[in-house]
Amino acid sequence: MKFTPPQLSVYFIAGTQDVSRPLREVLVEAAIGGITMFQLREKGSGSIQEEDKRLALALELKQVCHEYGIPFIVNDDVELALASGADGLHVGQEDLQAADARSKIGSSLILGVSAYTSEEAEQAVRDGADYIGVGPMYATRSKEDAKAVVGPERIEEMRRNGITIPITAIGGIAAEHVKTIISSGAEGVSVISAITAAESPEKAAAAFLAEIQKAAM
Ligand code: TZP
Ligand code: MG
Repeated sequence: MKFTPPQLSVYFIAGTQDVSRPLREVLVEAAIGGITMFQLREKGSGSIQEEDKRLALALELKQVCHEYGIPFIVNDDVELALASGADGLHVGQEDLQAADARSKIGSSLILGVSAYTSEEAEQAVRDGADYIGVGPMYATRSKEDAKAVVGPERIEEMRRNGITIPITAIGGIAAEHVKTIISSGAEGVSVISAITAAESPEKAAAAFLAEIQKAAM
């Protein structure tokens, strides 16, 4: 699946460690609600480590994504991304180098890179990223090693510095933040807990999509 910036509108990220019921169920509901991209981030305490189980999970979730026309992205694990036939890979600064990631996945897969500063954003562009993830926007409990909060101001700063690559904002984002985040120059929002912890992932996803559509008007 080819990358287009509107796919960043409502980017749902999750792994089995983020949910208390089958991830597939939560993903289906979020997809019905209107998420536009999904990333399997099987990471941290409680996550699945066995390669065969990670592959089975990835294949199951990719199928759901494709039923709903959503790109399926794998966090960090280039072997898993390739083995599962994912649409893309997302790497952080601590993971494999973005340029290596690009050469391993080839030119047709989507590459996302986390960038904390304008310098990292510029490097990500040189390394062949299709989009960057910028955050944490707000306080988050979903990432064990999250950096200090940067706020939407960091996105404004990147745009002022001439960074034009599509941006997804991440970290502690709720639907009421969408307007501010889009105004700062991001294409969309990435969320874990706002969807995984919601009583209705479908309604939560729909609320994000509605806010994105309002912000675009
Ligand atoms: N990277 C920066 S913050 C974060 C990641 C993966 C976690 C986002 O999760 P939440 O629950 O939406 O704050
Ligand atoms: Mg990572």
